[in-house]
Amino acid sequence: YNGSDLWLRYVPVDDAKLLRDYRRAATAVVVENADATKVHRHTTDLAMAPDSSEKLVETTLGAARDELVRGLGGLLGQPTPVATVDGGTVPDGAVVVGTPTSSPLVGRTIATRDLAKVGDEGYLVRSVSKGGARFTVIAGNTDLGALYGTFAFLRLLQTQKPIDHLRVAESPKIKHRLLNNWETERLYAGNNASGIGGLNGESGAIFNFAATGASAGRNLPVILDRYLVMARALASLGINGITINNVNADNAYLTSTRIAQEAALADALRPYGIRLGLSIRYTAPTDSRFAPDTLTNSQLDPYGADFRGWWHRRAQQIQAAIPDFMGLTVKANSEGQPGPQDFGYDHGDGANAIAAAVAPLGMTVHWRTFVYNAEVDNDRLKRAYLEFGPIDDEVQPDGSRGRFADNVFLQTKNGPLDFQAREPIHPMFGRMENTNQALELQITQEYTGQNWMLAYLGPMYEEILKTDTYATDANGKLLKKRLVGNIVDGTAQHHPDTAIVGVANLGNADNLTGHHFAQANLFAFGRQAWDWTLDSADIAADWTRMTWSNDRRVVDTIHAMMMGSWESLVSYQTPLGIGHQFAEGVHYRPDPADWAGRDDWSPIYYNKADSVGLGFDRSPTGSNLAAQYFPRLQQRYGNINSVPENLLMWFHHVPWGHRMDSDRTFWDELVYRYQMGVQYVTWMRETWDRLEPDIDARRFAEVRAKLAVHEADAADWRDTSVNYWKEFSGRDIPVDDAPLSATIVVNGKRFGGFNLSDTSYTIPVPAGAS
Ligand code: BDP
Repeated sequence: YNGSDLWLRYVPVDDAKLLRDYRRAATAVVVENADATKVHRHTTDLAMAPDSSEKLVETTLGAARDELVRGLGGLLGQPTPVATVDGGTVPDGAVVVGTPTSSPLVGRTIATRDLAKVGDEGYLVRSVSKGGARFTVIAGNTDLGALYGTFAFLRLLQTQKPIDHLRVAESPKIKHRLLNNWETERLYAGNNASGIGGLNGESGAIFNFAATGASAGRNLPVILDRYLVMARALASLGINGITINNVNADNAYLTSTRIAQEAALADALRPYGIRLGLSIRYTAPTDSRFAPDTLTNSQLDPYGADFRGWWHRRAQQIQAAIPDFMGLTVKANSEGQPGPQDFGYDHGDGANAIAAAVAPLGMTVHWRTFVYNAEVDNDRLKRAYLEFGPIDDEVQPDGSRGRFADNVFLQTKNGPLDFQAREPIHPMFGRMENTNQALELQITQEYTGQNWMLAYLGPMYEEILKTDTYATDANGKLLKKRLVGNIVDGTAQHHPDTAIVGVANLGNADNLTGHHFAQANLFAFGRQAWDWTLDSADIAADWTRMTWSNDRRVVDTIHAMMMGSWESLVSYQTPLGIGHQFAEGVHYRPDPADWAGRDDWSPIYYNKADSVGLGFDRSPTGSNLAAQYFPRLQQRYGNINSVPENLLMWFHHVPWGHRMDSDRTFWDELVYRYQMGVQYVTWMRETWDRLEPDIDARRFAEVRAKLAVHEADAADWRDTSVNYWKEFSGRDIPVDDAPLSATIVVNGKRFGGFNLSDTSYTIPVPAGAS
């Protein structure tokens, strides 16, 4: 088995008693009027791949029906028939799916007021007894809600939960749950992934616009099975939109040929409730590929009719082909991308211009805040807030505050630097109260081990979402709801429109994500985007059961490996708050001694190693990034004695002899962390080996091979880093006689329980050193 079903693996339930119960409780599938409401299809015939085993569906309820037939058929090890309710008799054990509109039966069994509470995308799953029959009803207010409920129901069976007394009510906390698929950049999931840091480019991309099938005179992308597997998998999580191209956008995605292809893709994804978006380049109107409709530089004035008219026309053209197109994502004045500042305007002017052009079409603009113009401040981490904060604060002619338009989302990475394995939260969370803000998280493991390292990021997302911003109101009073999750879901500052974005890891690898365990990060992101209050440990358990096995020993073992894996990565890569120690460009290997041609890309700028200590002083004695946070965090982070140790070097230049909570010196603790991180990987490798009898051969071997590389590369991080720091500290490597701690604490809970027998650690002297 190659992993290509992701977590939608419907293997027979191996517990005999449970299987009997399930077979009794799920005997038939009833989806009334499943084919009635066809979703809009722009293209008349989509070009399916010739050897396709997936099937295109035309309705959302049809997708629900097919999923139940497939899922129950697999899980129960017997075909589950599709039944009708002619004459009103519901078969005993029926699984009924629909909305009060699509299904009279749902209308009769579910009270409207109960359903009203779950909103547009929510669902109810209920066990019902009526007229001598017991059956299950999966109900939504919309077809999509009913589809989401269907996947939730199947998840119960996949994770071997009881299904006979169900009373589930669910609705998403965040409205737009999106992926950005950078597609060709930072993609570690291509079939041709050869070496470390494999940036697969076009050949690894999941959406292959080069593979076209001629149909009705148009070039359509061949709809490949993996698009539909992806669509089902995303719908199973409730992800409702995907921006398909890289933020360093290629204008090709806006050309007529490509729009026709995108429309075909949108058609295939639409039944699953997945809408399409595009990343664009601010200066696209000047691209000669749009001739004769091109502008000159002087027509790019964001307040001028030319610029707005161009974007309006382009958006109209897209909408004609993709009626539910979401909108545009913009990376402007960032890492060489053009933007309004090149023409004398600011981010507010630029964002609002495009927003105004697309607003009449009901589209949004996601304007990214990943900017770090060196002229703004010496500390890269302070720059974004310095640029965006004043625009959010600006008093408008009507007396209101904030200049960004209502259909603009400022899309902000979780931390102020760039997707490092652990960062403090971005100071903008809570500070942009007059603007819609979207949280951007990275799923693709650019800085977290790419497709070589096993790192489960659920705990990282959880740590971010549950961090207290200590945000206050205008009078300085602490808000009641003020975790990052509350800011993002709009409850903290009463934002009705809300969004979360995951930079995705989908490529054309057989398992779609490169590393089998990278699938877990997409799964966790999706579950947390739906409900950010979920526990990442529970999510890991569900994923393990759905993806690998329900065998208790396998579940416990894989779960333990996953739960400590992120903290271990932080420990051997960037412990105690040191950031960005990567070799230039590739972002996989360490190179702490590097100056990468400009300060804010350089390990030495971030580590500030010297004979006194290590770390970047961002306290009041340094750059004072701390002051960008709300007062409580400002005090906590600004003081070396109160900053959480895992963020220490983000805010302080820490003296080598500084006393840590463990009573070790900072130097000893630092070395200890590197070593602990590596030893955890050793433990994972050994532990995985013991699972060989319980795991299918191909996946077992692939993970095993990756863990061997992982272990060697983790050791390289430790040795390269400690060796280099030693030149500055002048201290010896501590040899600790006591066994290293066997426990890793994740979000306040203890995980791991691995035995570290070998506590000695000798740093190899690098080749060529005297
Ligand atoms: C950095 C990536 C780069 C992206 C950039 C971004 O290295 O490939 O283009 O983020 O978010 O992490 O714009």
